Amino acid sequence: MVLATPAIGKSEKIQEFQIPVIDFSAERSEVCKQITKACEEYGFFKVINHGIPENCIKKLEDEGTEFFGKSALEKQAAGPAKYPWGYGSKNIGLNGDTGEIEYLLLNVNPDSISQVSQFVSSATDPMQFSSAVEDYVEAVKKLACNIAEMMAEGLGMTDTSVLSRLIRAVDSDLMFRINYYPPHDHQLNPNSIGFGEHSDPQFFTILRSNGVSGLQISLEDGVWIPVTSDPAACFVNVGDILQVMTNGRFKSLKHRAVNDPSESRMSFGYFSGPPLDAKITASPEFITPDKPSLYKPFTWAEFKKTAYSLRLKENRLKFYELS
Ligand code: GA4
Repeated sequence: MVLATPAIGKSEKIQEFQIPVIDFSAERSEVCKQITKACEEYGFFKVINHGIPENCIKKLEDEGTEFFGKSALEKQAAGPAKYPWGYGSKNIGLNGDTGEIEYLLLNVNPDSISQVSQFVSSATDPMQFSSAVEDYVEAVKKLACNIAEMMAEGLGMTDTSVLSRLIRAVDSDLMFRINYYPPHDHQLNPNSIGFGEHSDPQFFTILRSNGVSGLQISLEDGVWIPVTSDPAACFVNVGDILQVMTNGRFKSLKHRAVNDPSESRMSFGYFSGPPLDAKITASPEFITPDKPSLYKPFTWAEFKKTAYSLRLKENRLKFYELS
């Protein structure tokens, strides 16, 4: 069992918090409303009946289990030929963040996936891993585009494809990550954590994990809410640039991952980013005389560069705030 940091002086919002669970098989307009409400209140929701085929998840989970079970030397062969793609252990980013974690970070395009795959797959079928990743990312991308359209619909935007177009573009910056958290007792060593506190820089992230819990979210500084794992579901968290695009209506979510003391956790994270040259700015619908634009415009390339030059925990958006 994973225990969160004791929540002292919790606000009403936290005391009453229950993860919004959204059933994607329900009526579309209802789903759109629920997504919008969850993103406005928490920047977080759980999706059931998400449509990613079970066999697709199982195939990739088997591949991940096989890979992370290999010797350190074998895994290191899949290490980043070109930062940040490939296998990593303990080090997160380039600025000294570390965690009790191993991972495979992939750029979602067939060439990049197959490049890493040759070091990851078993000798018998070198393309086994890439085919498992490609099937999963194809299904999760469909889900991401659907979520993006429903977000825009729920927000009442005139152009409901404005977000999904940026994710669907041929040159969109999509990343996929398999995180493996070995058993580790966080209670015995509170300074060591799986993946430290951060928000994701992209529009939003779709996370799916095995049956071991470890994700914690923060709706208030210093208060961590543990999220019970559900391997049949996906979790969605809002990222920084969706907060900018909605002029603060959707909240970018701070989260972290804590290892389980006795079981290993494996999660798949799909990060939806736009093309590097996409201009990120508040959509006109969200700017009113009462609520002028909160952030100055920037390109995704600029923001990504800023995010990647800072520590994990840092608030990158403060550099773009308009006073
Ligand atoms: C968080 C979301 C994704 O996992 C990621 C991470 C990236 C990395 O692991 O290299 C970053 C982190 C993430 C944000 C700040 C920078 C960059 C580590 C880090 C210290 C792949 C991403 O896009 O941003």
